[in-house]
This record gives sequence, C-alpha cells and structure tokens, in this order.
Amino acid sequence: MTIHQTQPFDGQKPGTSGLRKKTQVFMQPKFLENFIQATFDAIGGAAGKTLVLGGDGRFFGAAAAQTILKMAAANGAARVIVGQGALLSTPAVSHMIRKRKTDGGLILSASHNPGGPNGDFGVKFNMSNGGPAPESITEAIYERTKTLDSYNILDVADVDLETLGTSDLGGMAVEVVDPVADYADLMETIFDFDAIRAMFAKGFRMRMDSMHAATGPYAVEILERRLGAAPGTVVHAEPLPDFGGMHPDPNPTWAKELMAEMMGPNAPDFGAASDGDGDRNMILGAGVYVSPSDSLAVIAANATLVRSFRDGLKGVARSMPTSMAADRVAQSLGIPHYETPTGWKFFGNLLDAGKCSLCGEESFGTGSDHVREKDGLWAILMWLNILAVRGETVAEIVSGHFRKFGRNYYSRHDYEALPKDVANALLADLAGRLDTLKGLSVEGMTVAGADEFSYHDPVDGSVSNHQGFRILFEGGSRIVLRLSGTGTEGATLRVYLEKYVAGPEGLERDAQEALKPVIAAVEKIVGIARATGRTAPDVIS
Ligand code: VG1
Ligand code: CO
Repeated sequence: MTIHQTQPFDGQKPGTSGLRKKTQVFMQPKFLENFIQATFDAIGGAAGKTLVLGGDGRFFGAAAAQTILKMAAANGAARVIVGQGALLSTPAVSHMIRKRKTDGGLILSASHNPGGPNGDFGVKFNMSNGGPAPESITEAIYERTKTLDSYNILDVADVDLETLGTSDLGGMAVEVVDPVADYADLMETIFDFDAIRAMFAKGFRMRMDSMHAATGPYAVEILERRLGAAPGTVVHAEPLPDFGGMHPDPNPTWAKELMAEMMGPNAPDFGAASDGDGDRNMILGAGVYVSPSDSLAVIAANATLVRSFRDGLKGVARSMPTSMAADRVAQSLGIPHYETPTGWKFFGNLLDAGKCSLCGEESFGTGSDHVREKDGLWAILMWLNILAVRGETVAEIVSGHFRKFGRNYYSRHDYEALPKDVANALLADLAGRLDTLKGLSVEGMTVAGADEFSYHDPVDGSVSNHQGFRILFEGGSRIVLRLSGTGTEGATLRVYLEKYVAGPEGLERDAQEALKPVIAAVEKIVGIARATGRTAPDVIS
C-alpha cells in the first residue's frame, strides 16, 4: 500500500446529486483520489466493507473505476462488486446494493450533463439502503475534503473489468458482474411481462431513445429480448464515452430526434427516453408529450393495475417544485402525500419507513420502493403495463386523467450559466420582498402567500432550509424559483410555473400558452430580464 501526501481542493462539496465538475477538473492529479478518500473516511473507513461500483460509461469513468478499486483495496475493503466494463445504471447500482446487502456503492456519472473531455464528470455515494447519501453524510464528506492530507492507494496494474468473475486485488475481492441481468430480473417480478409481450405481439410500436448512455443494454434486453418489441425499437443503444455527441437529457429540447418522430405523421404508439445514468425518463405518445409531473399523477392513479401495487399505494411523495397534480390523486385515493426538497436523497427516509411507495420529480424522475433511486426504465415499464391493461392510447389516458382530476399546466424555464453574483442578487432581492407579496394583484391573479421552503423530515426530524422560493396564487397557480445544485458552470436559475384548471373547459391547451399569465407574473414580481438581461430561458421543459 502506498500513502500519498495531498492537499485539499476547494469546492468538493456534493450538490443535489453527488460531486459534479467539469471532466478536466476531475482529471487533475489527486482530485478524484481526495474525494474518494474523504468519502471512505466520512463513512467510518472502507475496512471490511463491501461496495458496489459502476457508472454510465462516460469519458474518464473506466480510469476512475481503476483508481477507486485500488483505493478501496488499500483502505482494506473486503469486496467490490463492479459492473462489467465499469457500467451500471444508477437504478441498477441501487438494486445491487440492496440485493447483495452491501455497505453502499459508488456511481460514476454526471447524470444528464454532457460527457467527454469537455463535458462533465461526477461521483455519488449511495448508502446501504441503496439510496443517495443524506445531507448529514455529504456534509461529513465535504468537511473531510477540507482537511485531508493523504490518501491510500495500491501501486498495481489495472484490474480486468471485462471478464466476468472474481479476482484478488491486494486481499480485496473484485467481482465483475453482468450489469443487466439482476436488474432485468427485478423488473420481471414487478410487471406483468406476459401482458406487455401480448401487446407488442399485436403490433404495438414503441421507440426508445437511450441517447448512447447507460440504459441501452438494459433497454435492448428488457424491451426487445424479454418483451418482444421489434428489433431496432431501442435507438442510440450503445453506451459511448461522449454519448455520441448527444446531450443525454431526456426532455423535448435535447431528445429532438425522438420528439420529431413522436410528433410526426408515422409516430409509434409510445416513445420514451432516458438520461446518462438511466434514472430519468421522458414519456410520449403518438402526438403527445406527457409532462413528468402528469406522468407521476397518471402512474399514481393507475398503479393498482400493476401487479406490485395491486393492494394500493402507501403514499405518494413529490419534490416541492413538482406540480401538485399527484396530490389530487392521493387525496382522491385517501392516501398520504408528501412534499420534499429537490433531489432523490430526500425520498429515502419516507420509502424506508414505508410511508410512501411512489415518488417523483418534475425533472423527469419517477420511481418507487423497489429501489432507492429514481428509475427511468421502471417508469417506462409502468406506462407499458398500464397501456397493456387499459388498451387505450397515451393520449386517451392523459385526457381522461385531466377530465377526472383537472389539469395542472406546468413548465420549467431554465436560465443557464448566469454569473453567480447576478443570480444570488436576484434571489436575495426576492427574499427581501417575500413578506410584502401577499395580496398583490398581478395578471388577474392574487398572491395568496410567499415563502422559502424548509423541509422537516417526518422520519428522522432533520431540517433542510433554503430549498427554494414559492409564490402561491389564489386558485392554485404557483411560481417556484431555485438555483440548480448540479450545474458546473456559473449559476442555473430554475423557474417552475404552474396553473390549475379544473375543467371541463380549457383542458387541452398548449402549456406555454396556458401559462402566459404566470410567466408574465414572474417578470413583474421577480424581474429576471431586468436583473440578468436575459429575455428568454435557455431550456423549456
Ligand atoms: C436536478 C433536478 C433534480 C434532480 C437532480 C439529479 O437538480 O432538478 O430534480 O434530482 O438534478 O438528477 P438541480 O439541483 O440541478 O435542480 V440526475 O438525473 O442527477 O440524476
Ligand atoms: Co440521472
């Protein structure tokens, strides 16, 4: 074992989902090593522990996996279970941790951020429940990065990660596993594969865009091999280090090809995409885009059609900026609903305590208690299973949902790479005026209240402050503003817009159109153009 002297790096503070930086920052000598050693130290050392290791196949992932294996061995870990070729989707890591009852796992991914030498890289630590480390642990990691003066690593040749099986690395077992099999088996226990297979056999057509990221091999195995979808259903199926130049963020802006096909004349019945590490999903029908918040609500309303939820849901949780559509379903089902801060780590306690079985975020994240991460393919299979049982189109199911529950028109506007001081000043100014907004009349709406969201975890009592600003209007419209915790360049301002329409009239409008008064209210109350000089968002989802 070699002990290397080192010095702390600034800025190794994990954000919404692990530590995310420009790839070049991560590739600096000792940067990754420091963060990994700090992580091991923060969890009480790696000695005797069993960990899972994998990632989304992006540039630098394979090299990073070698470094981490050598460091785990030097720190006395007992075993590391690693996906073949260092590949494992985020939900597959979560499942592997739980199935093999390991002490945790490391995920090498910057999720939906672009990859490659000029893109982003990231590392995330997950706990023994399979979920992202809670704030108490990420804080401890960050504190440790500030004082670290050495790390341990074996000075040995690289491990063969292509051949399945177990080998020895300085007394630590390295077990290379098929990244897909266990996850695909889990999906078979949850869904009615026979019903979905029968639907495909009758000519149901689907397009799945894996965007040259982690889900390709999983989607081919599950959709084409096990469910009999036509060969070629999955496109961009091969994980590539630079995602083939694609930006693996499954939204209408970045999944352009899929959008064009689904909105075009010969659209398949169903379309879906997922992100870099496979935890996000986008759902489309022929000619229809299902917003993630609506997808969560539709899944909640139809969950009992799916075998694993036959006996009903325990509860539904959504992140605060996610639309309130799922709450309406929970109310009508008579089950609890929860509102958490942005980021999947906040769902872990609720799931572990059995308080909810379904969770979702407006950022294309949906999942359940089968793992402790959001799960793109799970959400896609949920839709397929519901479609197979109901025998209706996506458009019919969504319209029917709106007629029953009303519609929460919803959109997110992102302003990317703003100067940090400009973004901070804008929000500080709003924070200073929050108390004065109540009763304000703007664009024909009246402000019912405004606050900064704090979360009180009902399971462990922990409190998370400063989780975003909310401006609520009478009648259920809402504006939420917060800064991204996953960006790697300047500050990204996220503006979440919502307007409730009870129906029966006005349920089938274009979302941007329907939200016009809310969008105009943002400008009047917050003044983004005034403060930043930006007159339009960079990404609309
Ligand atoms: C974004 C999303 C958030 C999501 C997070 C991680 O965070 O808004 O909902 O949980 O990304 O997603 P932020 O702080 O940039 O808004 V990903 O697919 O890392 O796994
Ligand atoms: Co992701």
